[in-house]
Amino acid sequence: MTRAHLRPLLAVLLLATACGGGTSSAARNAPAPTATPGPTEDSSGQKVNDGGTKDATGLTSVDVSAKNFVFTPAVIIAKPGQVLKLVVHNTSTTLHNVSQPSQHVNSDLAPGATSTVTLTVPASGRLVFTCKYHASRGMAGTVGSAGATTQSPSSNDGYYHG
Ligand SMILES: [Cu+2]
Repeated sequence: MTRAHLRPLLAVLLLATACGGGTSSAARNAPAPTATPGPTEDSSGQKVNDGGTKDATGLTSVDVSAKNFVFTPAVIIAKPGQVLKLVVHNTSTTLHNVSQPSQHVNSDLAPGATSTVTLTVPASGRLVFTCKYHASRGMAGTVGSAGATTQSPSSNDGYYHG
């Protein structure tokens, strides 16, 4: 008696599971997950390969590596107006570059070379720097305050000194 009732129930459950995947795709246009690793697009439209995030608030310089078409870190958090030196090491065997045209930065990086460039963090938004040779492949990074990105704004806490 019990088995006779369980079988149809099981069949209904299987049917529901089988249908669950494909039926609602037209109705539900789910947005892409925000935590997906990989290239993101800056507001300027520049693709930025994922090289991680570094909080450089209060620092005068940050070490950045250039390798495999990725700047690491690629997202640098700093205060508006902060002057920050990027000490960029080309740890690859390919010629790279650091460019930020509005701040007149354009520095080639031979394989194994290190170049220091100075950027001033903008009052708002995020400053984009690129490798001019590989920008179209997403070799880029950004510098700006945490609030100018989708990063957690809590990293701003405690860093204001007037
Ligand atoms: Cu490059």
